[in-house]
Amino acid sequence: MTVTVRLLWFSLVVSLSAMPVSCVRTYEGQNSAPQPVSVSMRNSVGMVFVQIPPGEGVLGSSADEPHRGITSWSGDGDEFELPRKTEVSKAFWLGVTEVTNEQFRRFRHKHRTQLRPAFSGAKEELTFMVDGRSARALIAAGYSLDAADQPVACITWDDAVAFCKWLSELPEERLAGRTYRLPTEQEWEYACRGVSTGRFFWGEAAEYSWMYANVADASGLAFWQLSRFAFSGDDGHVVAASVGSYRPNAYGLHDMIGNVHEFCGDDFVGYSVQNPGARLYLPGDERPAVAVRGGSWASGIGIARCAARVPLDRVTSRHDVGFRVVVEIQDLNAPR
Ligand SMILES: [Ca+2]
Repeated sequence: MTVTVRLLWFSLVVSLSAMPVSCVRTYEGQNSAPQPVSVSMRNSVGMVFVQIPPGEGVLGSSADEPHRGITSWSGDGDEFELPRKTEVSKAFWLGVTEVTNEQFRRFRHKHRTQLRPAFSGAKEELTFMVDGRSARALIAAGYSLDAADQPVACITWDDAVAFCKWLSELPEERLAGRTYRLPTEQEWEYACRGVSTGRFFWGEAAEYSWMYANVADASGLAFWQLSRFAFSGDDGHVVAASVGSYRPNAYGLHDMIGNVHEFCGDDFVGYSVQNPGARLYLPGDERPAVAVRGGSWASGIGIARCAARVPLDRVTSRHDVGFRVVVEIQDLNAPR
């Protein structure tokens, strides 16, 4: 697997091609977005959650979706993005935003989220949207990722899990019967899509991304080495934005697409015909890979889609990967 694990992806992007038109109940244009219907809750450290209702949904992408399977080893879209029905039987609570630097620093006081001039194990020819040269230029221009309300990044999956454990053990949270964990991929994509079965939670039109998502677009054209792959709009942010800066999806969730990639909690599973359900192992960690979802400020159209899945090992940190959390609330009145 050493050849294939020279991952293709992340902000790997390919040229924008023809737009499909198969999408239901979207809100691409302005003034037509459904009002969030979720119930919200704030925890003892100020994190806000919404209740995602149970229901049936569709995961993965249709065969005609541009860029589908862009991260897969074989180039077969079904391998990573097999379209499949899903059912969420019970409501769950998901963070309205990504975890911020301020929130994470309550757990790890000295943490800093910083632009990195090179990615661990990456080679510039692997067509990262933000390669080493771009990152050095962003640093020289004074861009920062470390403000209190920017999403935390430069953390590993293990760090994110440790944050959840720390949060679950706070006295106020224990008293309230709340425990925290990373979302599964099923939960993440179900929540991201809301009412959409298309490429993005707002529909199919990439040109509306500037309203809903902080992605690699015109704002960063001076820095992107691969500008032809970027979104065409201008969302006003070159690097990570303050969480919640863009319009939410149908459940009231912000930044499900863009800003930072988000860690999911479960093992990364492939859907190849030959070996369905196969877990993926990456160099550097003996455990199966996990998925990061949603794309980031450095992602072009191929990665910043509802269905796009990027495998990552659990010990690598990147300046464009963060997380949001699920809270499970115990019914303290229930018989034990
Ligand atoms: Ca942007």
